[in-house]
Amino acid sequence: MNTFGQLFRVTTFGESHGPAIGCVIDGCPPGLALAPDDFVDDLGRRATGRSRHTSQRHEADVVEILSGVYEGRTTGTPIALLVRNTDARPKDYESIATMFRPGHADYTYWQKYGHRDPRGGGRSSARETTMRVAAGVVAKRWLREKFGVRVRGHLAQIGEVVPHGFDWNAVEGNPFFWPDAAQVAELETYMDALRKAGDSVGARINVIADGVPPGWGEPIYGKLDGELAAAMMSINAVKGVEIGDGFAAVAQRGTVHRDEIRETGFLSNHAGGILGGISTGQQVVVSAAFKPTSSLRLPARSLDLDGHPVEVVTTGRHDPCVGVRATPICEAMVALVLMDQALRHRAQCGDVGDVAPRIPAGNGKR
Ligand code: EPS
Repeated sequence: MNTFGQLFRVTTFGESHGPAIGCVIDGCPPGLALAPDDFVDDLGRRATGRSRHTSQRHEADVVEILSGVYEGRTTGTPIALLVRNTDARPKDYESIATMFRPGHADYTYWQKYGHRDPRGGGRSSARETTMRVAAGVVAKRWLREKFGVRVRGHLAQIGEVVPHGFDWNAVEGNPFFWPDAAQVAELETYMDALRKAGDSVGARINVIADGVPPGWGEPIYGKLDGELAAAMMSINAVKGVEIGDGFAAVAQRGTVHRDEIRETGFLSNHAGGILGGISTGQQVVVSAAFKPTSSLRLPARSLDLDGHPVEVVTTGRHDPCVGVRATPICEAMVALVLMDQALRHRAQCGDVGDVAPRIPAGNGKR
């Protein structure tokens, strides 16, 4: 399955070391301004090689718009976007083409298809996330223009390090999307030591959507939180998702968790802006856990295609922590879900209009 969404549908294609990667967006409303330059910012935020803390593969990541846009505006027909691979190095994979990297999708792709493209992990490579971010640019713009919705994320944990303070203004000012500028030097040292050791580490990304009106999300099988969870889980290396307080809710009392309501608005946001699978009008809060990357130069025990024991050593240009550049990917997936749900809400309930009372978002803001 390479297609995501129902009314705003995104299909991605391509392999990490093929000639190009791309996507087709079907169902985008007409009239939205769109130009190749609009992709530069978010694709750059996600790209490899922009700091020493990510893979040193230097891709141009230039988006070509092949269809669906005329005179700078979407026409309502499929939008095809293409990004040519410019810095693939398949040689890095020659020595491990016949083995399974422990902790990688090498083995499961092999079991499923019986044939695989080992160059850069082929389709299982994080390179695919480029096109999610590209599609997310379209969704973010539409959400912003139509509803004033703003989707933004930040790194919320790397290994055992958590932010001490929080400032949105700090997030875009460092290569980690870290919300406390005072800790950036510490993170640089942490990542340098990790890279030198040849190991990798996990991370947590938080995404917050402001301005989502109440009513988005479909009971029972199209719940907003359900689709957000599936969207986040579809990102390479994601092993856990939380909405609002998530797993912390296990230890909470109902008197704490319920978000009480006054005329001034909700008094807290433990629910993460979603009740019964439908948005409340508060911030939508999503968190994703990324596992440590499995492509390591430190030797690991595994088997080859003949089932013989081997030692796997992965050389090449790998991320010691994929979470470092995952913030725009998580934002994109949240935006794709929100746009799809907004269109579905408009299709079924567009005539309902504003329903009183409309409770202000209130407290519990991040
Ligand atoms: C990746 C391994 C590296 C990264 C790649 C993701 O690729 P390669 O070994 O082919 O150079 O550079 O990320 C990207 C190219 C990208 O654009 O995100 C992996 O194993 O997932």
